[in-house]
This record gives sequence, C-alpha cells and structure tokens, in this order.
Amino acid sequence: EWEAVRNGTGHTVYSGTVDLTTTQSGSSYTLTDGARGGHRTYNLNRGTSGTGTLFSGPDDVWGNGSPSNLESAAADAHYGAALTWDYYKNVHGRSGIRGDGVAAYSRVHYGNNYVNAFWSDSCFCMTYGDGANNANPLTSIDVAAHEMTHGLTSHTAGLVYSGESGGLNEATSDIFGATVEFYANNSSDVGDYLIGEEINIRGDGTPLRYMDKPSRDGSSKDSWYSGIGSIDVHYSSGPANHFFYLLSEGSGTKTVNGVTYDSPTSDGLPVTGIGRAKAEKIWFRALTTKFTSTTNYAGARTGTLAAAGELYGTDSAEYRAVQDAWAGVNVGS
Ligand code: ASN
Ligand code: ZN
Ligand code: CA
Repeated sequence: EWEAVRNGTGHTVYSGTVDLTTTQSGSSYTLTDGARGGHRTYNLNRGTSGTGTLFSGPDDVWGNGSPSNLESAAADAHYGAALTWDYYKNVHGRSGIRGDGVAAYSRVHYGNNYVNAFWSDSCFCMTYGDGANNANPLTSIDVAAHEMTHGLTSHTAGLVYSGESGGLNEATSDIFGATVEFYANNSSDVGDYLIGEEINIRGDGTPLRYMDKPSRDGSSKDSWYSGIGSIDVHYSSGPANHFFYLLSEGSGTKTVNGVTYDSPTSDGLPVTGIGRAKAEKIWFRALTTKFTSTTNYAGARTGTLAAAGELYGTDSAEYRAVQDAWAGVNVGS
C-alpha cells in the first residue's frame, strides 16, 4: 500500500493549534513523522506496557485542545518530539538522539492518574502520564524535550543517574527542555527558564523547577556544596541549571518574554550573560565531547571551559563568563 508524508493539524492541550507531520496510508492517517526519522506517537489508553495502538484516523486533524479527547495530548507529544528533533538538527547539527537519523517513539496515556513522564533506554521511547485526575497530561514542550534529552545524554556522555553526575544528567534535560521551548517560539507556550509551568504538577499552578534560582521550588540547591551528590538528582541539578541561567542572562533581575527572574550568585559577584545561543552551544559541546559517565561538578566546569575555549578562545569574554558563572554557583574559583 502507498504512503505519503502529510501536513496535519494538531489541537494541543498546551501549545494551541500546530502543524504536525503525519503519514497517509490509503484512506487513513497516522501520527508517523516521515520527515523526522519516522517518529510515531502511540496510545497506551491507560495501560502500562507495550506500545498500545498507533494513533490513526480518517482525517488529518488531531485532538480538540481538551485533555479528555485522547488525541489532544498525542498532538502535544508528536509536536514536542518534532520540535526537539528540529532543535538538535538545526541548532547543533545532530540527526536524532544517536546521530543516525532514526527517531525514538512516544507513548501517551500511560496508567491512570499517573503524574510523571519518563525516558527509557530499553524501548528507546518517551512515555507520558495524564497527571492528577487524568486532567493534566505531562506533555508540554519543556517536559517532552526534557525526556527526549535523557535519550541524548544516555547515548553521549552517559552521565550515571546518581550522585553529582545524576544531577548533571537532570540539569542537561532541564537546560535543553528550556532551550527547545524558546526555539519553538510558540505563542501559547512562550520560552522561559521554568520547567513544567504548563502542567500544574503541584496543583497550584506553580512550575516544577526554576533555573534562575532553583531553591524557589523549596528543595533544589542554588549552589554546589560537598554532599550535594547525596540528594535527589532532581534537586542536585540546581547548581547546573543556575549556572546555565547565569551564563545566558547574567545575575540580578531581568525580564525575558514577560517573565521576571532574579538570579543571585553564591559569591555575591555579578555575572554578565553571553546569551542563550552561545550558552547552549557550550553545554552541548561539553555534553557530547567532554563529559563522561562519571563527570561531577568540578568536571563539568573543566568540560564547559574546554568547550568554550574551542568555540570562542580561552581569551574570550565567553570563556571568562563560564568561569564567573561557575564561581557564582560555588564551583571552582
Ligand atoms: N520525569 C522524571 C525525569 O525525567 C522521571 C524520573 O525521575 N526518572 O527525571
Ligand atoms: Zn529527568
Ligand atoms: Ca518552560
């Protein structure tokens, strides 16, 4: 049977109406992205194993914006995976998680009232729960990019998911979760240095994590200390998230896309930001060519300095900003 790449329409839960790349096979359409390594989005329909069923239908319109329509979260997941693919390809020159042009796949509607999303190496796939009361699927752009980035980290540095390397692994997913959201330039979900601000995971509308001052969440650390490797990796990520914010935007108060941040430094010295476009290049180069499975905070400093030196020179403002931003989170001097 013949197949063709099509341009469908998604009515997402969090990102408004978006274009989706789909496939037409005879008289039916599926959420198969033939332009991005064949990424597919499957419906687990509250199951917790296997792939469920590939989303398919008689027209090329997906969801209605409400989470009660099972196609809506699928549209978010399909869109988030496409954005993340495009970001790595167009900004960093990498074709898919393994760099081989082959896509992962996505599964939505995992379990009942399941309040999490996750990456699995074993299936090479992203999985999304529907949140409390199945009313807030964990499928926003930043969460989708966060989960897909766990796949990238696994296939590059391989940062072990515990201790300081675990915090760096988590931070890498938050960093690129944020940069993909900026890259999307979606008016319904504007770019920010917050993670999970769309999904109401706490029930009071506040974000899951804050990169300007990670301690705003009540648990994450703003700066490195000996012993940070003993706390949950979603909290030991704080200093690296904070580093990335300082390197991009600088210390103090700043408003970006209508959100106001106030980023402190542990040494009280100011940091001048170099812009997100340079900061993301430095982190990606460090992740893919400097970090190893056991890289800790000291090693992340060394690795990002090496990356900045290669990209901009060791006598550059960018190199000095990397030094200053790490000093601002109590790493190195
Ligand atoms: N959503 C979580 C994460 O990506 C799942 C986990 O803790 N493994 O970090
Ligand atoms: Zn994670
Ligand atoms: Ca966000």
